[in-house]
Amino acid sequence: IFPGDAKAWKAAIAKNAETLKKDVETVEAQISHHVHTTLARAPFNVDELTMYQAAALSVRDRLIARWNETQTFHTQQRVKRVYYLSLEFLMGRQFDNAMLNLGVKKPYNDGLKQLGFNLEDVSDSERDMGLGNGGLGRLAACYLDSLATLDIPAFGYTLRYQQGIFRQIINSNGEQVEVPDPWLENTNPWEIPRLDAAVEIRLHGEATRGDNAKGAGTWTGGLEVLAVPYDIPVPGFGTKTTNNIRTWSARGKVSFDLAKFNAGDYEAAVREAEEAETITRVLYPNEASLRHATYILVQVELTHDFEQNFDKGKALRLKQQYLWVAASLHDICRRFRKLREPWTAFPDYNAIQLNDTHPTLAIPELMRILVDEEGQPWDEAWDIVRRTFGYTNHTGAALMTEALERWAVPLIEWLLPRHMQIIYDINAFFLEEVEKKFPNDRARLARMSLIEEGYPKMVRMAHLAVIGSHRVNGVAALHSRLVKQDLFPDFVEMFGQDRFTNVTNGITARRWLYQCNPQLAALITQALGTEEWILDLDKLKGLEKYARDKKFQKEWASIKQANRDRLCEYIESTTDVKVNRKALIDVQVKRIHEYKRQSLNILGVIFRYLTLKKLKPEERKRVVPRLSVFGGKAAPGYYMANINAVSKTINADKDIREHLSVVFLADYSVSLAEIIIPASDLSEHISTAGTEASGTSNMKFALNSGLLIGTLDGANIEIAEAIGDENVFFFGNVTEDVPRLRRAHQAGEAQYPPELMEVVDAIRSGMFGDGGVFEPLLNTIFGGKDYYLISDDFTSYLEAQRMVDVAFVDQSSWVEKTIHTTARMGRFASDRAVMQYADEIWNVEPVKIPDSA
Ligand code: KOT
Repeated sequence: IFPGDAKAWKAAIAKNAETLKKDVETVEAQISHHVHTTLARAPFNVDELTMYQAAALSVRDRLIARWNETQTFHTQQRVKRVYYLSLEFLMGRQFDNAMLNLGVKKPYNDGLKQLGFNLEDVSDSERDMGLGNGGLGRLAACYLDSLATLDIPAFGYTLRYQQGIFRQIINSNGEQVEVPDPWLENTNPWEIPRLDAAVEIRLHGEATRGDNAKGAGTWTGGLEVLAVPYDIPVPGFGTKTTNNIRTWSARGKVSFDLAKFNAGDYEAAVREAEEAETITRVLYPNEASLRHATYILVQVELTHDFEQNFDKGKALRLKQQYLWVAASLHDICRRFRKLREPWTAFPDYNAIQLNDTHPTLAIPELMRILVDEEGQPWDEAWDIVRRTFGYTNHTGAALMTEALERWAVPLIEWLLPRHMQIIYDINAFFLEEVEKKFPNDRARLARMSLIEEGYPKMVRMAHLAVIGSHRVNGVAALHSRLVKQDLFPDFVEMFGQDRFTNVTNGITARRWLYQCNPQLAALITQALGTEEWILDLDKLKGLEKYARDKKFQKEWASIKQANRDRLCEYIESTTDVKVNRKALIDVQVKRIHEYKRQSLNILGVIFRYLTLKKLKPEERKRVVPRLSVFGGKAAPGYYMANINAVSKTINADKDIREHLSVVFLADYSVSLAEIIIPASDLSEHISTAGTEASGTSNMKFALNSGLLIGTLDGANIEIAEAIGDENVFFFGNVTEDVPRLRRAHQAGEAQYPPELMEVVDAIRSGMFGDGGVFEPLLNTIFGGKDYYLISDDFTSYLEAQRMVDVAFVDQSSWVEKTIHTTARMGRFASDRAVMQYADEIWNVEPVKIPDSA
């Protein structure tokens, strides 16, 4: 297998393996190697950023060695792989995580110290890999960590956006300003460019159908662009398995068109290349922003068009989805062809998971490959497709069918003419089946069709994802029930209950406890006498027996205080707010969205302020002091609950300062979450019942010994089941009551509670500056509808907050609750979730990479 002299190869490999040893001297040597050669610097000319890059590159060397062994072994063993298709991977930073998973943090810490640098400062040079918006993207990152840790052969596939989620700045008016995030500016040491493995992707062009109804068609002409892969190794914790995230970057196929250049038309020569590169220039900051084309930094040039007047932002998003899906499937099929198995065996080697509907074009694309390129009969191809795909739905927001992804038929016809034909054919054969099962039910056919009638006609991507997959899952028990009941009831009738299932989300304790809360992790390890909990989170149960142990409580509480102090220092160094270090830290950090009800929280803060104002100074001293922390990005152009106006007044009030302060932390990110979450005493998960699919930060806060205040929504319900109702502050109406309450508002029969009216009067009096800035918010509540039921839940929210105050006064019992909370969170490990996917959806087995590999 070696070219040339096998002995020389083996000796070279053995010698090189010495560079991977984990002792401090080797680590120092490798860092200095990268300083001197890769980065071409002399030691006197080295700053923290350089040191970070050199250290990261040396960690990358270790990752690549394992990555190579893993990929080679998987290929040799012809294993079944999982492909997780997600338009977002919100990875955050890699350096600390990689060192911990590889078990080399100590020698890097010591090595850097000897070389004159502090590991934490060096680590701070790393930029977050912000290739995601929020929950959906972070979930993908947690799942990749678990897949590697569990030794499950897996690839993540996504796009390599040059600009990730925007950086958020808060201006002097308290408004969000979006700034681009050039995260690749200092180069990215975690990726391996594979410039030689680019894939050609066709757009536009002409399509023909086959001679018979299910025959092979063709697709020619149009524009070809390149998708270039960049690989990011994903190490498992305490195992050799190192999986891969393959990110695709769009390039022009001919970056330099000689004919046009010679004609003097330089601009035309580069235009096509630029159009192609635009495809992966920026991450969409969410679905809503598609309606605000303003965010698109670089407008697409729509060549190949004939009087096209689609929204350019929408066209670009569809191009993103297709380039990503087509390049990924090309890759998967190339790997499969090498096995020389019949195509009917494809699902035995490949499980492809669709993270929401964004990658649904993979279904017609695989049909096209099988039928048009590989000559497979249509019915066999459809069977292969269905056995390959699984679809995860993440749509919360009251599960409105309007929230589901749809694409205009003319847009698909223009960009992907052959796919549109295939979708029509899939639909025709599907509706035949529906007709067979439910004869003469035209309304049902219209409801279930992949095509929604109208001007223009629209393709319902969720319907395509459901019929093209063997399993559809929701992400929390309540949500999965609503997916069946409200979203796809016709499909449940058609395919049966078993096609629809639940996999409650999970989080990786490697990042969300071991890495972000090292002191608590150390105390847990000490108490349990082992680190096994890191791989088997149910082992946290062993903490239960210390819940009432005074000495343990004291250590537990002092770690929380240290984490609080750290957050307070962060707040004081980044804002002009002075905070009371003894205050209960009450946190709401997540995307800013109406359904998540940051507004309920801020109206509650105002009520607390008014209550404090009415008290005498000595009475105030008896009230639990609070620090309210907010953070999160809003969709560009989206109205933001006016948290900053409220905080300005309250923080400036000398009488109140010690008892209540309010801060909005700008630019919430994975890295900021790693500081905020360990410091929280209480966190808010207060969406209108039935609107939050799951939530995952609720799990992170609870794991880090923070208590939750929340509604009976998403995973809150299961968390309370696990940790005990007595440890969660629940309030608000339940999902079943939401439609009735909404009708009452529409009929003008709703009652507004006096506490809410008191708050509104204060706002309108100008207490928080120009009351006008609150009018949009007040209008959503009083302008008739109160769609998210702020007024209906307000009183019980205040009551739950009073219970929090009462509970916090008895510190010993509070700490006991927080110990129980952490101890009972095992079930929310992403390891559990991923094993469930592996067993119930993917049918894949762990594959241990042998030491001798
Ligand atoms: C985005 C676009 C279309 C449909 C759904 C989404 C979506 C859903 N983006 N993020 N989510 C969140 O996903 C998380 C992981 O499952 C959930 O915990 C959270 O409740 C969703 O809002």
